[in-house]
Amino acid sequence: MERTFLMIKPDAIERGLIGEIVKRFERKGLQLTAAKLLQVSREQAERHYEEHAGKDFYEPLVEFVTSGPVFAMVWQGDRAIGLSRSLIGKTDALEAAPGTIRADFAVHTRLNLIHGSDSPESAEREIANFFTPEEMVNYTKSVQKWI
Ligand code: RTP
Ligand code: MG
Repeated sequence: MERTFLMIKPDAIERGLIGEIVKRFERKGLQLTAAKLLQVSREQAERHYEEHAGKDFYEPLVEFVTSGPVFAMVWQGDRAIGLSRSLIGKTDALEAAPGTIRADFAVHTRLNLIHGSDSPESAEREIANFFTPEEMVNYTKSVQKWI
């Protein structure tokens, strides 16, 4: 069982795509563990994207994710990290496979609608940057045995 941190970015909120995006993880069979709408602070955005500090797209990226609310979520399930990234698609919408979120709804590279953790270590760090342990909801869905 893995946990991943997913964050619907301000462009998707502005375009009214929260439901469309959440639906895809729900029907895949992942289980929602925590979720909230929030305005990301500059410090929180810098922590979240610390691996990209110094790159040319870093400053516009931090400005973008702090430009409006995001919808932060934790999802769990077998192979949740890899499966989520496969539903999201490649960073650049032009390279994302048809049927993925970025291919279906994004046009550019920065404005690419959603973030997904890329490893168990990143997931743990990113979840801690957005959620307290008390915000994780533990429950069992009987349907999980069929997934
Ligand atoms: P994410 O972290 O948001 O899930 O996206 P990712 O793994 O597919 O891409 P990553 O390389 O981690 O980049 C983080 C975010 O930075 C923006 N970006 N802009 N060349 C560019 O202009 C550029 N490259 C990356 C995107 O918003 C990307 O999701
Ligand atoms: Mg990344």
